[in-house]
Amino acid sequence: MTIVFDRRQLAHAPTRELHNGDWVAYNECPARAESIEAALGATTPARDLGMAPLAAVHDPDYLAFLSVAHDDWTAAGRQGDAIGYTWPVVGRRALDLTRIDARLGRYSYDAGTPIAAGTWEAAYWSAQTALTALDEVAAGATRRAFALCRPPGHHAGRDYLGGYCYLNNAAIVAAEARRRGLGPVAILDVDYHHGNGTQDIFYADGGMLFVSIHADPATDYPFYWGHADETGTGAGRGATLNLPLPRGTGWASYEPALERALDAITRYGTRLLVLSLGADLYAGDPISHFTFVRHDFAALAARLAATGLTIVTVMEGGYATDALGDNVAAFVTGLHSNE
Ligand code: Q9C
Ligand code: ZN
Repeated sequence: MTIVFDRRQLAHAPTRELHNGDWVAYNECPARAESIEAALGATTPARDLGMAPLAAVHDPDYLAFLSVAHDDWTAAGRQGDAIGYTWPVVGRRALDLTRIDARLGRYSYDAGTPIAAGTWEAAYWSAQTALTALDEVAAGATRRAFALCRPPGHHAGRDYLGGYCYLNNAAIVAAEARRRGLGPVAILDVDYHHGNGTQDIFYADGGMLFVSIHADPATDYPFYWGHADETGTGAGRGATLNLPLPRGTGWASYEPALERALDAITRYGTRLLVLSLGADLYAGDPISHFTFVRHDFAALAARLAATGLTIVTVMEGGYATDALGDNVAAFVTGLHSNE
C-alpha cells in the first residue's frame, strides 16, 4: 500500500468564503490534510511528473491564468485572495479580456474558490501527488494507492475552477492512465457533491466511464450538473452515469446505488479504477447532509476492495477536520485489506 503526500500542498490557504450569505473561515483548510496525514502515518513524497499530464486535461490558457492570477491580482493593487465577482453568463460573447476581474469570471463558475498566494504551488503538487500514486501502481509497486490530495479537484473543468478545486486530479490521473495503456479506465466519484468538472472533461469522450453517486443537485451544490438524465453526448453517450441520492442518505440506502455503480464499472471491462473519495459523506460534515459514520467508510472500502480492481484513490472533499483523519484511515485500511 502506498500513500502519497506532499507538504507543498499546504501552501494553499485562502482566508474566507461566502457561505449561505455569510463570510466564514475557508472550509478547505490545510489542517484537513494534516488531520489525514496524522491518521495515516508514513507517506511517500510526490515526484514531479511535469506539466504534460496537466495539459492533457486542462486548456493552456486556463493553466496560464491559474499560474499568474494571484500575481495579477496583487499587481492590480489588491490585497489578500483573488476572487471574481462577475461572470460571462451563458450566451455572452467569448471576449478575450485581460482585466484580472474579467479573467477571474472567465475561468470560474462560483465565488467560493479564491486564489491565494500559494494556490498554484499547492494545486500543482496536488496533481503531482495524484500522478505519483498512479506511477506507483503502473510500476507494479502496489495495486492500491492513495493520493492525499489538497486542494481537491473534481469540480474543476478543462478551463474553469470552482468548488474549492483548481486542477482536476482525478481526470489528470485517468487520462494519464489511459495514455499509458492501463485502460479501460473508469472513474467512480463518491464525494457528497457531484463531480461536475470530471463529468464535463469526459462528457463527449468515448474512452472513459464516469460514474458518480452524490447528493441530488436539485437541493445541493453544484445544482447545474449531476442530474440523472445527464448520460454523456456524442462518442461519450452512455459513458456518464449519475446516481443522485436525497439528503439524509446513510449506508443502508447508499449501498444499492454503489451496486449499480459497480455493475456499470464491471460491464465496462474496467482494468483501472480512479476513485474520487469525499469524506463529506460523514454525518458530522459541516456543509453536507449524508449520514455516514466511521465504520460506513470501512464498509464502502471493503465493497470496493472486493471488486479486485486496481484502484488509485484521489482525495476530494470532507470538512469535519477533527474526524477527517480517522474516517479516511478507516477507508484506507478497508481498501487495502485484500490488496
Ligand atoms: N453554501 C468539495 O467537496 N461550497 N467541494 C458551497 C455554499 C461549495 C465542495 C458553499 C462546496 C464545494 C470538493
Ligand atoms: Zn464534496
